Amino acid sequence: KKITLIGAPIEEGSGRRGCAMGPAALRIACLDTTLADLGHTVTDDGDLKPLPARDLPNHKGANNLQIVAAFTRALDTAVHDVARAGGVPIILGGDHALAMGSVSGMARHAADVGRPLFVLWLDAHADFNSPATTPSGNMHGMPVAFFCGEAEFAPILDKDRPFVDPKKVFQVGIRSVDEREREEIAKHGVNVFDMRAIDETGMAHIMHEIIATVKAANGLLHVSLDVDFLDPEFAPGVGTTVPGGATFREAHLIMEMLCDTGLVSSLDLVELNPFLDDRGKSARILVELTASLFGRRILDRPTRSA
Ligand code: DIR
Ligand code: MN
Ligand code: MN
Ligand code: MN
Repeated sequence: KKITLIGAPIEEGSGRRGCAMGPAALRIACLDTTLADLGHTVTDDGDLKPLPARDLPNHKGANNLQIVAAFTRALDTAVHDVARAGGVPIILGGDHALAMGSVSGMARHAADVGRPLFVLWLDAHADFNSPATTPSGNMHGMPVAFFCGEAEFAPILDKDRPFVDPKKVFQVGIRSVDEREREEIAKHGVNVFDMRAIDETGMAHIMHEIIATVKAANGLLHVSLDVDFLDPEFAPGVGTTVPGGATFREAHLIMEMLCDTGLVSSLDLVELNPFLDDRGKSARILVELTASLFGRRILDRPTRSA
């Protein structure tokens, strides 16, 4: 595959400092050579450095709107350009607000090629708040609502851009949802597999179901991986840890099963906060998971069928 790394050192969506060091930590953990060793052609486009979008007003319910909007616009364009040229963009975050741009760019690409875009959202949180429902004002809690076309966001991107159908969003690992956010995800029909669902049916079952749906629709699949999806016992480098997360093997299983399908068009690695990490442990785990997604396997055998 032709893979392009795009650094998005945004931390203003998260309400605390540190995520801006995420792209550097992922590079130091050897993301590029790890993927190249698996046979891919890897280009590193460096870090985006957009200027704040001064055309937008300050917004009470959306902290740091100008810089979040600037990253959204820059990523929308950068990701779309890479996908149009036949490449697979990997966005090195940066907080999760960056998915407003990355997913919007992929939605544009999917519309260009006439295929539906599906999103696999691996996270402890649903990130479906809006300026009207947010308890914190932090925009990293809003990207899913944004790219699903919901909410009264200020004109960050053109309002007739393609949106993602909330019914084509699969959230896995969820275990922290705000009150009004819960109503929104139900109303919009987002597919949520919370930790209880994983406990009850197992990760393999859930992934078979998601993969079958994307395959049947000939869809593109964007994967958005928030570090707090993982259990903080082994991935502590994130500002919003929630106990009871996915295990090391559950996370790798997702990546290995997705790799076999060849459906993944793009990937976000987000919310890594190297300032809170334990000697680069979480950065290394993200690199290992990305390696599994792009072809590293334990043995040379296909996945068992359902
Ligand atoms: C909370 C926390 N739901 C909020 N969100 C996130 O502020 O909207 N933490 N995404 O990682
Ligand atoms: Mn998130
Ligand atoms: Mn999260
Ligand atoms: Mn709504």
